[in-house]
Amino acid sequence: MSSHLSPSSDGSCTRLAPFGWDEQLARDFHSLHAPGTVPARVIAEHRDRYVVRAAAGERAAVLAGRLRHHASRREDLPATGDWVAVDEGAGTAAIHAVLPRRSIFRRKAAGETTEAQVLAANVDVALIAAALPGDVNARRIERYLALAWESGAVPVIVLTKADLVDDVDAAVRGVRAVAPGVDVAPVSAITGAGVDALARWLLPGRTAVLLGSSGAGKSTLTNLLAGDDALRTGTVRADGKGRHTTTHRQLVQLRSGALLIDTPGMRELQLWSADAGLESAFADVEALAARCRYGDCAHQAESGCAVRAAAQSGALDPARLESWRRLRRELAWLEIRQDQAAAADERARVKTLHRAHRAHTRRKYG
Ligand SMILES: Nc1nc2c(ncn2[C@@H]2O[C@H](COP(=O)(O)OP(=O)(O)O)[C@@H](O)[C@H]2O)c(=O)[nH]1
Ligand SMILES: [Mg+2]
Ligand SMILES: [Zn+2]
Repeated sequence: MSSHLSPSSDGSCTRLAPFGWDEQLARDFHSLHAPGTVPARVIAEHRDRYVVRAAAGERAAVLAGRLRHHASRREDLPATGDWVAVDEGAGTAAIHAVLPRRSIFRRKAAGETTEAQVLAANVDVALIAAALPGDVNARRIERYLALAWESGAVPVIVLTKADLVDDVDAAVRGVRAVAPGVDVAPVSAITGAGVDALARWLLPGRTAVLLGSSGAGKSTLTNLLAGDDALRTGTVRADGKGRHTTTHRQLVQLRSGALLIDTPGMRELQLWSADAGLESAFADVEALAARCRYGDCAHQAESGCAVRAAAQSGALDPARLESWRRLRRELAWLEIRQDQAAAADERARVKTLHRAHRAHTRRKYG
């Protein structure tokens, strides 16, 4: 790439603007003081290989050694949607740094580890997809909402395959009851019904992420909004090569000018840090809790508990109350494990330090 395409020049700004680049990002990039690099956005992530979009076009990318060795936490490594600094030139790019994130969508990594996994970065809108026939699960939606609110993105619930159910309105009402203050949009990718209503969230230069179970219709919807077969979907392909499911997170440009990150379905969706997210997702329950007689009410057996009173009168669905309790317990338990993991990290760091010191001493005096 020629040197006149410095990131502050009009060339880079106008060519990256369709991917969400703006003045604040340009300032952040300059503060990195990384000579010989240009800004790029991560548009796909496959284990340790990436595809990035720089002003000059798409390039395959890998982590620069320094970034790989110095990132102490997995969540500090680039994820789809991140803005990164890559070296100039053609061929496979090395990613040297990740720019500060405006929002970060993360869950606890699956399995025994106490680590966060970043699902998407720099997302403005989280579209939580659930297929109307059989996939609408209030408890799972609450969980997605807690993570979405925590991420800093605005959640919207997209109920897909509306063509396959008779009473769409009843389903929408049911979902609204567990999603206070959140828009619920029923759509069909087959008839196109409701798809135009998504336009108000899919604005030029803005980034949305589509989350939800495998088979919910996320890739089909993405293709419809992108206007071509940008992604492979679960339908059998015309060439007879069989069904495709999304295997990695990928950012595509929509006809509206918005960016959309499609994701594979996730079997587990465990919370990471989500205190504020949980408060937003359960704003109705939190409002009740604020009216309990005692400030430290555990909503168990205390007198004057507004939460239990609402559950008893039917004003609050007892299943929703139980869900709130369960998610709060999950967070409390996770916090203990996070503290233990942090303490173990610190012990490992001190041990390494001592080992290095002993080796140094032996070399010098031994
Ligand atoms: N009837 C109907 N089928 C749909 C709709 N959207 C997607 N599908 C089908 O649902 C299946 C899964 O779709 P896909 O987009 O791969 O789901 P993903 O796993 O969420 O990406 C495919 O067979 C699609 O053709 C819809 O709006 N209506
Ligand atoms: Mg898919
Ligand atoms: Zn109470």
